[in-house]
This record gives sequence, structure tokens and C-alpha cells, in this order.
Amino acid sequence: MVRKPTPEDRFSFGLWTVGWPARDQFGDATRPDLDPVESVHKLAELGAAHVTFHDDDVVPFGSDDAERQRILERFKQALADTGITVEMVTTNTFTHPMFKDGAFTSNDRRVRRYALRKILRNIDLAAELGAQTFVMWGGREGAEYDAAKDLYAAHQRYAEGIDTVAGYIKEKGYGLRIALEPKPNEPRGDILLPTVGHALALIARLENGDIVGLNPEVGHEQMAGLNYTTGIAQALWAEKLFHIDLNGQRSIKYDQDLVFGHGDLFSAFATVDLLENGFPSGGPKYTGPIHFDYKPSRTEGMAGVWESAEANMATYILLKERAQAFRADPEVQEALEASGVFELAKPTLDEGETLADFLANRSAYEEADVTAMAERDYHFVRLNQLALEHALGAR
Ligand code: GLT
Ligand code: MN
Ligand code: MN
Repeated sequence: MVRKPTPEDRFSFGLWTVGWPARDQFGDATRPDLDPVESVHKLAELGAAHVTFHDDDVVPFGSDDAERQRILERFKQALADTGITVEMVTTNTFTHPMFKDGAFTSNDRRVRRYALRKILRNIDLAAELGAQTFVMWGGREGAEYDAAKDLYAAHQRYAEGIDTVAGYIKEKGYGLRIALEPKPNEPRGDILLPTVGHALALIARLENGDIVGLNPEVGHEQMAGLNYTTGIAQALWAEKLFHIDLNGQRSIKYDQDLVFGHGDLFSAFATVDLLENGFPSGGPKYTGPIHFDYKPSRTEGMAGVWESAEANMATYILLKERAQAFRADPEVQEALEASGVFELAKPTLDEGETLADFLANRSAYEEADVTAMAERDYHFVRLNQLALEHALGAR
């Protein structure tokens, strides 16, 4: 039995996740459209604390101001009735045909200006609803053909767009931070900012980069064959892990958006271990919402939608319990010690040791016992087996 989630678990769902009618490239929708108000009520019942959405998930594209107002009032009423809060808002700059060549990096300047206005308008809404994070997933920012983009200009325009939005947030005094969401490909052949590392490198060159961080998604890193836990660890180290998109992916293929843990389960264990327990030596820890960005499979009806929403939370809770037991086990602590895991936290140079001291220290090099170093055994396999046995609930 898995305990029921409560708002203290900080679980959060995109309205586009449970609301996905399961239309894909090869087939029509298999489920009816879902009223966002109904989703808010249902998610509250299941124990979630927050929802997130794109502008167009709540207010259909093209609605006039009066209609937009009416829809938003009704939506806010659902929030008030359930206690659900909006922790993150994002903008749809990928569905409308005008965005076929991107938003901030479209070759068409009119599209870039339109996208900027669409995003700024949504920033106002995000601030009004008290969101803390504003996600930017540049799914259409990319190309299929190398000659189709001036890639220098594309990076200039991408940076310009993000800096302009960040500048607006600062000017307005909003308590929002921007989180970029990397993805290597799909829907474009190649997407700009394909991984966590690429996005971090761009942020470092921004003028307003202090309020720009990351929203890494499990499947997006795994689509590139990368280790999600390693990716969010670097973002944490850089104090840039502003938000997360948890889901499941089985190897390098199209973006599956499976339930969290329904892809690489052992990797999901490591992710929850890092999120809940932090680094062994301390350092920055993730304290934001536990946000799921998955798609209920196309085979599922409405009951299956809610079963899959519950599955995300149940898996997280189970892995959290397992990860806590793993770290609390004295045998694991002893194995970590034997593996040298704690040793890595000790700086390589002594306190106050100058470079000259170091170069003159013969024990570090000339007289170093290279044989002893080569003979050292790390017992990582034993440590990994202990993790696996904890993950499986065998300990
Ligand atoms: C889209 C994408 C997700 C992003 C959403 C935010 S939109 O569903 O597949 O990974 O997080 O824009
Ligand atoms: Mn995805
Ligand atoms: Mn996502």
C-alpha cells in the first residue's frame, strides 16, 4: 500500500498532461477535451497541491478580452474552491502555424515580435496568479536543415528574447524566475539548447541571467542518452535548478512522456534520492514543487487518466521512502565510506597551501605511491547493489 499524497508532498501537474486528448501524429484523439476546472477539482481530490498551464490550455487561442476575463474568473474560482495554487505558468509558442519556424528564433521578425508580446502578456497573468516560475520550452526553436538558420543570429535572438522577458519581470518587480526547458529534438529536427549543459552555457552569457535557470525534464535528457540525475546535479551545483519536469522514458527514441518511474526506474530512484536527500556533502538542495509532465497513454480512457496521475505520485512517494531508507542504513553509510564517496568533499589542496607549496611537495608526485593508488579498490558494485536492494524494498 502506498500512502495517499497530501499537499505537503508539493505535487504539481501541468493541465496539458491530464488534459491531453491523445491526438498524435498518426491518429485522432482517443479522449474528449477536459475542462481545466474539472482537472483542478480532480487533482485536488487526488492530493496534488498545484497546477501549471500554458496560456492556451486555459484560455483558447484567439479568445477576445471579455471571453478571456470570463474564463479566468471561473478558473480562479476553482482554485479558491480547492486550495490548489498555480506555481508555474508557461506560454504556448509552438502550436499555432505561425510558430512553424520558431518563436524567439523564427526567421520571420513579425513572428518574433508576436511571440514576445504573447509571452509578456502571460507574464502578467503568471504574476497575478502568484506563480514563482515561468517556464520557457522552445520546442520550435530549431531547424531541420543546417542552411536554414544563421545559428549565430539564432543564439543572439534567443538571448535577446529571454533577456527582454527577464528585464520586464525585474522592471515590474514580479517575484518570478524564468526556467528554460532543454530538449534535443521533436518537434524540430534539432532544437536549440538541446541539453541542460547547453542551456546553462547560454544563461551564463545573459544580462539578466540571475533570474534565469532551468526546468529539466527526465525524458528530454534521456532522449539524448544522458543521465538526468547528473544533469539536475549540475544545475543544482550552479544554483540554477528552478523547476523540474518528472516523467518516464525508455531509451533514446521519440519523447514518450510516460509516468514517472515507468521508464528507467533505477535512474528515477537516483533522481528522487538527490531531490529528497541532497548531495552527501550538503550543498544546494531542491525545494521546489514536484512537477509531473507526462502524457496519459493514448490507450487510456478517462479513468486511466486519473489512474496515471495517481501513479506518478505513488511512484514518487515509494521512491522517496526507499531513498530515505537507503541513506539511513548503517551498512550503506559504511559502504559509502569504503567507496571514498565522502573523501571527494575534501578539497584537493590543503587550506592555505599555495601553488608553490604544492609543487614543492614531493609526496604528491615524485614520491607518490602510484602502485598503492592503482591497487585501491572502490567497491562501487557493492554500493550499487545496496541501492538496488533498497530500491526494490528488499532491505
Ligand atoms: C509540451 C512539452 C513539454 C513542456 C511543456 C511546457 S509543453 O507539452 O512537451 O515538455 O514542458 O511548455
Ligand atoms: Mn517530454
Ligand atoms: Mn516538459
